[in-house]
Amino acid sequence: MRSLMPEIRKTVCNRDCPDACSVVAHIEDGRVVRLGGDPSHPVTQGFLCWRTNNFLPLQYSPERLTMPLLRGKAVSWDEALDFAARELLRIRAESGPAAIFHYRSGGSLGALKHLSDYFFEKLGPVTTKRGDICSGAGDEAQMLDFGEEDSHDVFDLRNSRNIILWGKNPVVSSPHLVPVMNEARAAKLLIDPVWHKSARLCEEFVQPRPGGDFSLAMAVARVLFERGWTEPGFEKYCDNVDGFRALAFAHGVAGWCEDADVSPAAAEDIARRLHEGPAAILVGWGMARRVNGGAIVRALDALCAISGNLGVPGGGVSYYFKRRKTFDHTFIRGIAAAPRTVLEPLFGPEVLAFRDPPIRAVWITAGNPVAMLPESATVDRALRTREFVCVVDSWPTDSTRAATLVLPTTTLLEADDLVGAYGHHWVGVARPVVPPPPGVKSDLQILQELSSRVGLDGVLDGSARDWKERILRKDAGFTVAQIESDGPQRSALSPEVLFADRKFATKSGRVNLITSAPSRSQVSAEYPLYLMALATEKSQSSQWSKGQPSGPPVVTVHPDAGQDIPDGGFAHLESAIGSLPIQVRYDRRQRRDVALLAKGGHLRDNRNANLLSRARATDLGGGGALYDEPVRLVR
Ligand SMILES: Nc1nc2c(c(=O)[nH]1)N[C@H]1C(S)=C(S)[C@@H](COP(=O)(O)OP(=O)(O)OC[C@H]3O[C@@H](n4cnc5c(=O)[nH]c(N)nc54)[C@H](O)[C@@H]3O)O[C@H]1N2
Ligand SMILES: Nc1nc2c(c(=O)[nH]1)N[C@H]1C(S)=C(S)[C@@H](COP(=O)(O)OP(=O)(O)OC[C@H]3O[C@@H](n4cnc5c(=O)[nH]c(N)nc54)[C@H](O)[C@@H]3O)O[C@H]1N2
Ligand SMILES: [Mo]
Repeated sequence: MRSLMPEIRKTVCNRDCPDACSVVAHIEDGRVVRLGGDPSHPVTQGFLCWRTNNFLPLQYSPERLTMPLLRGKAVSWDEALDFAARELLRIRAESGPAAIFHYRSGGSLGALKHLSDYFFEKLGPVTTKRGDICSGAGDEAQMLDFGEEDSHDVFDLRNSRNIILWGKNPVVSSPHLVPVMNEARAAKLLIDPVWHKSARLCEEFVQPRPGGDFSLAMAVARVLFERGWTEPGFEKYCDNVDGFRALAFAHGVAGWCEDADVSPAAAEDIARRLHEGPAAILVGWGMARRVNGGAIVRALDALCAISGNLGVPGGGVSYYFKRRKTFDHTFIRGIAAAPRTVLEPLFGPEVLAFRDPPIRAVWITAGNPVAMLPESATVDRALRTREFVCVVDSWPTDSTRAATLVLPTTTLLEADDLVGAYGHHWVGVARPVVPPPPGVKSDLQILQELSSRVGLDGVLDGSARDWKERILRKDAGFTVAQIESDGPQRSALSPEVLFADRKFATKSGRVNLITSAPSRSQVSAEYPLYLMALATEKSQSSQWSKGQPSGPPVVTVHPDAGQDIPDGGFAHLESAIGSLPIQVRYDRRQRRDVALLAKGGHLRDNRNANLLSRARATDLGGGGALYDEPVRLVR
């Protein structure tokens, strides 16, 4: 009998997003017909982002992979897994486990996805990645300065008198921060080289040169020192006070501001906000994807510390919410065990260059490195020239196209996992709201069925539920059963106010203030624009809910940067290593030295910005300097 009322099932979104929403799925006749946000989750507040509201066309896409593909031909799971096992064992026997490279990205943020790392550690240990294309620079910056990386509770913004969005676009990348921002009574300032919709959340907007934030921060520091606006006694909880002060005084306020391309009044205004306190600095993840990105975050850490905004309600320099804090992954040794590592932003060049042994096999899961890592063409060539490449995904991607073997896996609506967030402190469970289509296996199942074929019987035994129990820390403040019955719970391990005791996990127990200036990237007369391919509402990285827009990618520039190309006209965007056909759009609100497009365009369709970007790492943490490539428009 047909049910009249749609059934409602809940899960938690596992996508690479700060919000980790509680999702309500409406099911009719075994099919999901509608998705919405859970009103009972304090952060989700009953709504979803555009891309997940519109996920069903992807879930039910005719392109969905439902059979393993060996060199493009559908094969049975037995054939596929036998083949994979034979290749892995052969290459390990001939060249040692270092000849196998395991690459896992953030396609799903589920805690159980780490079992892939565990499997390959047991099989090898094999070559793994180091660094983090997304947040590596900022992560290491905060670990250096504070010895710990976490954030104030997201609702602590209610206590702020000032909020500074420093290089952050929540309207697009973290929409559940928007209501919290709107409720907060604080004065709000956005600092971003790009005009975007989040400017509307703020009364003031400062538009520095890309990468100019370090100089801007030094100007602010100098104003704080000169006015006596530093926190009395901050020397007690900070190291390198003299060194930091000398750094800030290396140039005058006007000189620093000239380098940042902002007016000295802007630096004074930021200093005043920090002095007035409590001021929360919300540091964007995007800002640090630059050659001086780590130093920029360190400079903001220092501003927060000397102005007395560290460890107070309404303050803090919040970058990353430590989403793995409640998980125990210590059974995986990771980089400590690996025979060698590939620096994530240098994936293409390093896979091609490594010798003794060369990389002969690559196993890719939850990632699309061909589209999303810089120097796409090199990543593509690196994969196509290996003997064995396996990609585990749910849809064809630029990376599956470069693979020998493709294994179909579950989507966010079929996931069975434990999920933390990097934009708040709630932890939830993902449970399948519908079963996967016949022929599709979960990542855990795939690894379990592979383990018996490579002599690792039993290593991954246990149901998804068992692994959730094993991975959730006993001191998390709740149990798996509790989240299952009551929905996502707030971690007991993250305080509302971080560093309230002003004790830090550094060697000295004090904040490690930065003491030297990095150099920033420069554009040239030949290539006068910084290429910035940024997140769009329409996609999750390379996953476009309703497909990519048609036609060449749209590049937005200031009219003065337009080379007399008419608005809407067709042209090429060129860097030192590549060229893309594009369509030009003008926007007077943008700086004259940026070229904006959407991240995640596919290489095959000639929409991929990373085709133009050279593989370059950030100053700290092995991040990707993704927004520093100089480009030009050509008619
Ligand atoms: N809709 C959608 N949401 C997403 C994603 C997506 O693809 N689509 N991606 C997800 C992912 S992977 C992540 S990591 C998160 C965060 O995603 P991110 O894209 O990192 O988002 P933001 O932290 O908002 O940072 C982007 C902002 O940094 C600014 N920026 C860049 N360079 C500079 C600079 O030199 N100075 C300053 N001041 N600002 C700069 C950009 O102009 C932009 O406004 O969002 C997630 N959310
Ligand atoms: N030019 C430029 N490049 C960028 C960025 C930028 O702003 N500009 N952003 C960078 C950032 S912040 C990030 S985080 C990276 C993101 O880079 P990636 O993590 O490579 O991003 P996606 O393209 O979303 O690839 C994730 C893949 O995982 C698959 N997937 C989803 N769920 C599962 C699952 O449960 N199991 C498995 N096995 N697969 C699954 C998806 O279908 C998708 O193909 O890109 C970086 N690259
Ligand atoms: Mo990211």
